[in-house]
Amino acid sequence: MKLELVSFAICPFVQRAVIALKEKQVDFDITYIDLENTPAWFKLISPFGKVPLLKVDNEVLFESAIINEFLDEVYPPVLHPEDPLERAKHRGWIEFGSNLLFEQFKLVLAQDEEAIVQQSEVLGGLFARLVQEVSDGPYFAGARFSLLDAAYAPLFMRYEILKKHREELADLMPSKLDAWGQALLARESVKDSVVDDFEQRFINFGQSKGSFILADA
Ligand SMILES: N[C@@H](CCC(=O)N[C@@H](CS)C(=O)NCC(=O)O)C(=O)O
Repeated sequence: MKLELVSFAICPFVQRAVIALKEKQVDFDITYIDLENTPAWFKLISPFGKVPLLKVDNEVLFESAIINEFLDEVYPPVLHPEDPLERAKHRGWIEFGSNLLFEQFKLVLAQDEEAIVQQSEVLGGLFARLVQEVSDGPYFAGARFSLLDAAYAPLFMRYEILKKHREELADLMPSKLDAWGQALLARESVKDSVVDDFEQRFINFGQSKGSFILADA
């Protein structure tokens, strides 16, 4: 099978698929597009107008969670839990992670101090709920890295950057979540999952949107 991932360089949802592909050591091509000026071919094949897309020979898959489940069914090692109940629970918490990514994005886009404080509270509430589910580590469910871990790593990578610009964010994240994040960020598949100048691109993007947190960067 020939695989081509259609990406936007700082998209956390694309990054999930890159991590899964790297974990499985599968060869793939990657095509970057500008989401503010999408090419005509992309509009034709992306049902929601969103990345990631995974082109598999002449077929197109969309939605990061679906793409990663496909990869997990086709390429070893299996990353989802084998037990159906555990697998279903992981799917639910991956969805929770998608919601967290959107809430984190709102924090990046916050335009003033009041909006930052308000959005930090939202994130703090979600962290407090999530931490109840996390194992004693190093990963979400213990010793084994899972598809769920691949889904959360992009969140922690962006949070590290945001923390550099707003110290209070460090206190918002429970230490158990932070330890999980550090374990994910130390993993080779995660370190290799973004472009070399990712941090600067993330900052540039935030600044172009009037981000208050990243304004001083
Ligand atoms: N639920 C989707 C979310 C993907 C998503 O929101 N991608 C963003 C970039 S990070 C996008 O393509 N946005 C373009 C748009 O909304 O027009 C998934 O998990 O793949």
